[in-house]
Order: sequence, then structure tokens, then C-alpha cells
Amino acid sequence: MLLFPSFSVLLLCVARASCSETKACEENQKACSVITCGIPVTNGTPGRDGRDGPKGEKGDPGQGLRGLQGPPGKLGPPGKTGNPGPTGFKGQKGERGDSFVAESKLANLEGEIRNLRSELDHIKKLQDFSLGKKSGKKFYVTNGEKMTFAKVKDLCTELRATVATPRNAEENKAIQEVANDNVFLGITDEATEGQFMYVTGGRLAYSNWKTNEPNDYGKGEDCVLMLTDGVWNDVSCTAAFLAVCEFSA
Ligand SMILES: [Ca+2]
Ligand SMILES: [Ca+2]
Repeated sequence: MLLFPSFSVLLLCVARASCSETKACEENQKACSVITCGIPVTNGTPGRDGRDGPKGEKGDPGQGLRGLQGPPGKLGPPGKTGNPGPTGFKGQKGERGDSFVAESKLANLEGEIRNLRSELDHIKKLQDFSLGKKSGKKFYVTNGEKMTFAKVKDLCTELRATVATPRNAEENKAIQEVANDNVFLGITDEATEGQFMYVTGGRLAYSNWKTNEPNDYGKGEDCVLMLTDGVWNDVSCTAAFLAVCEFSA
């Protein structure tokens, strides 16, 4: 029969707890192990979902397998040129280079050329003096040999000269004095018979034919010979006569 008193207390508590006075309820809370304050209600429908809570802290790295490292990226653009560095220390004096040796040789060559020119001028003056050459005028030289006209041309060409060719009476006399013998002149009618031309080109500007010459004797006289008296005669080019070369002024 011990259960009865306990059940009575419980009922009492429930009955008291139903009161609307807060103070009485608080007092009952001290005496009852199970207290339900306020008006008992039945379960209603669930309320709406609450708002999203604040963002949580970053979690720890996962424990899954790490992926393979990817390929290297593309080469980036070149960076800007940096500022020039400070001036370095002055180096020691180097040894004399090849240019010094070349300049030295060049200076020696120039000296030799000056000496040769001086010597050449001296020789020319002696030659002009011996030939009686006058400034600004042609001069004529002979080696004293007799040869065909073709050989005379070759000889004079080797000497960078031409076969003696008088263009006026003065030059005709100068050649006559140098030759002092029958001498080939640089005149032929080999191209067109009867039309005498200078070997260097051009028709005759001056002539000093002997009487009844040119006669193309035997139809084989295409070269011109100056006789010792200065007059001209057409002769065979293959005959041998004195060679006289002409040098320009
Ligand atoms: Ca002729
Ligand atoms: Ca003749």
C-alpha cells in the first residue's frame, strides 16, 4: 500500500502544475521531478526549416589518393631588360695586335713606293734629255732593228706605244731625224685598197707621198714607208724595215 501515497502526490503535482500562476509553478518545480508548466498541448505540424547557418570553418585535407603532377606550363614572356650594371675596372694594356704589324708593313711599302716614284721620275728625265724630248710633245724611239710591219706593231704594243705615225709636217720631220733610215709608219690600206687609214683608226689627216706614190706596185703594197728624205712610198708589209715606236706626250 505504499504506492498509493506516491500516486496521490503525483496527481497533486499535476493538478498544481496546471495552475496559471508562475510563482506556484516554480514552487512545485522544487517538489516534483516531472513538471509541465503551462497549458498542456498536443503535438502540432512541423515548423518551417530554419535559415542557413553561418559558414563553417575549412575542413582538414581529404585522405584520398593524390593525383599525378601535371605537365609543366608554357614558358612565360621574357622579362624587361634590367638596368645596366656599374662600369667595370679598366683592364691592363694589351699586347700589340696584328693591325700594328700590318700598319708597320704598309708604312714601309708606302716609303718604298715613294722612292720608286722618285727614281722613275729621274729616269724619265734622263730619257727625255737623251731623246731630245720636249714637254707636251710626242717622242719616238727606235731599237735600230729591221723587221716586218706585223712585228713592228707587236713590239710597240709591248712597249705600250704605237707605230710612229706623223700627223703633220713637224712630226714627220721628228720621225725622220730619229730614224735616219727607211722606216715603217703606222698607216695601211689593208682594209680597203687605195684607202689609207691610221692603224689606230681614222682616215689620213696628213700625207707626204713621193711623186707617183702610192702605186700599189704589183698589187701587193699596203704598208707605208718613210724614206730618208721624209717622203712616203707604199711598200709590201712583209718586207723588213726599221721599227720606230711613238709615245704619247
Ligand atoms: Ca695597196
Ligand atoms: Ca709603192
